[in-house]
Amino acid sequence: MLKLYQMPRAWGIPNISPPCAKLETWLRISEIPYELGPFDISRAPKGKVPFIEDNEALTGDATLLLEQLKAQYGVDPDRQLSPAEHGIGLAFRRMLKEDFYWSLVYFRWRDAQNLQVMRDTFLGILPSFLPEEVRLQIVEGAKGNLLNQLQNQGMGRHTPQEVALLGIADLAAVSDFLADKPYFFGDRPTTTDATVFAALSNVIDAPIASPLKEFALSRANLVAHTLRIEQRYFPELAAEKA
Ligand SMILES: N[C@@H](CCC(=O)N[C@@H](CS)C(=O)NCC(=O)O)C(=O)O
Repeated sequence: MLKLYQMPRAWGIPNISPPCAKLETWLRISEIPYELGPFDISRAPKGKVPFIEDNEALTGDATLLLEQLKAQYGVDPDRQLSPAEHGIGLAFRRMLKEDFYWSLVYFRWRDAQNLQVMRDTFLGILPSFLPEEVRLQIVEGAKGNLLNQLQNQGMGRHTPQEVALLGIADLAAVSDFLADKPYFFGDRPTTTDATVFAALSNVIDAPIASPLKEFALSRANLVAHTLRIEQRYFPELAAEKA
């Protein structure tokens, strides 16, 4: 069976890493059976999670993996979409992955209070056989790495107000397009719903205070979409909160 390697669960959401949450949600929407492997980034073929092991082959990158899995398993939750809907979905997914993701990283790692939440979270998910001092060193390494990436990507050069402006514009676009539909393109969830859920669960249900969270909570359709996907595809997490 396909083995999925990702960050361990935390915060009562599928994953604190949006790419990991996206891939696992997509696997569940596509009804592809899988089992979870241990958190071991040292085996990641691209040095990042998520990655999968299938017949002893390791493959990384959530976005590329979806294409591979579609061909391999003959599944495609986007099959019913028109070419125009395909284009719109792709544009929203890229927006969330390449732009919005960095606003999430910004508020997690650049705000002193949220930074403490991230430290505590990582201390909790890193293997407990490692001494706390070593786990703390790993967290500091991750923080340094992410702050460098933020600076190089460009989001890290903005003020918190500017990042909020950009991130909220992304969320408003998702909310306006979703409108009162249950899923992004109607009655059936697609790849874009997996990506939207991965981003929104990391805003709405994360213990990270930010203007992004305030805005997302103010849009009832974003809150309802997150809950809808969680209840349908991650009932075990929904049950924990009940
Ligand atoms: N394009 C990749 C991005 C994956 C990614 O950025 N993963 C992060 C966690 S959110 C990671 O593993 N970071 C480790 C590192 O950069 O060293 C995908 O879609 O899978």
